[in-house]
Amino acid sequence: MRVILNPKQDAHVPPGEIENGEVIPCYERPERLTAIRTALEAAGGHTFEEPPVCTEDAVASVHDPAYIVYLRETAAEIRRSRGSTPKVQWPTVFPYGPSPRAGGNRALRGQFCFDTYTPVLGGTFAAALGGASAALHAAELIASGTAKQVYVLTRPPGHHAERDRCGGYCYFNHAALVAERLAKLGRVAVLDLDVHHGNGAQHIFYDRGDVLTVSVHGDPAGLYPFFSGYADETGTGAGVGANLNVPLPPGTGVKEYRPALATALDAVRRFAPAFLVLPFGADAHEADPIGGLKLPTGYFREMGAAVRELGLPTVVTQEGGYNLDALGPCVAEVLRGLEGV
Ligand code: Q9C
Ligand code: ZN
Repeated sequence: MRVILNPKQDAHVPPGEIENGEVIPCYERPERLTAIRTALEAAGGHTFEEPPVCTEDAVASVHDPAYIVYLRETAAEIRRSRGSTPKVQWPTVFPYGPSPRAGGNRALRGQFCFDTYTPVLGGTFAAALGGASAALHAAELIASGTAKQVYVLTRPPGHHAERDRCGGYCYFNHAALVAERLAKLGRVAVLDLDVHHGNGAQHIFYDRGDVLTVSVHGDPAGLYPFFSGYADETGTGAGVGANLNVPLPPGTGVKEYRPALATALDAVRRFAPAFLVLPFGADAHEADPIGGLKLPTGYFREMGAAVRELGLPTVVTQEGGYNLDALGPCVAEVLRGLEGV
């Protein structure tokens, strides 16, 4: 598989995440990518390359320009500051009232973020732009017909990022960037197999009939991102029928995951897309510390093989997966299944 790397991934290293008012160690950290790369090198058959840096205009194809400027300027201010500005900026107050007005940095922190897991640091913008660059390079390789399958190996992840908000460790939505680029050439399906609902792409494309969004995930009644991912969210306007959520109860194993994936794949087939985007997380693994599902490592090859049956040009984007022992093997297995080797 052709693997596109984010050359700036380690510029973003949060010191912790805030869970129920406490700072706890970050689940989303640079060692995740090391673990994946090590597993892929051991498996063999993969090539690794870095992308050219993309422009902010390219990122603005799916993100609000004001949000992009906020991330860039906040990171720059943090790097410039000598003690006056906190090195890690967390939101504390979120927009409220009928017409919220953001009068300064403290308001913007809440305006452009929806949780307490996703701080801005001095290196956050560079890392996010590196991920967007990798995603857009992957999209170009598919658009030009140069490659049929490309894997974007990046962190921080992307699939929770909305048009103008970071959240869920995500800043720029790699899957949405790829989908928007490929939608210029034909219909696109986004099939999200991270254990958490792919809210970002769902919302970005919710009123679009040319981009199908499908997500198989743990039931949001009990799992992040809590506010979306229910089965009755089916799209709006021209997008009616072009969104499918398949929520699964905690503890779901292969026996129930398999038919859920088959339902998702059927929806993709019926849509008859020209391209597939696959936001993939290894956090549905049984040993994941935050996922709650029960898939064994060996199932991930079958998962990839089932997706391969679609026969579509595909970009895989790396999303979650937080057990550092399971993560690399799961990615290696899913890519092996996708390649049919
Ligand atoms: N106690 C992705 O997998 N909640 N994001 C963590 C830990 C945030 C997951 C709670 C989960 C975000 C890309
Ligand atoms: Zn996840």
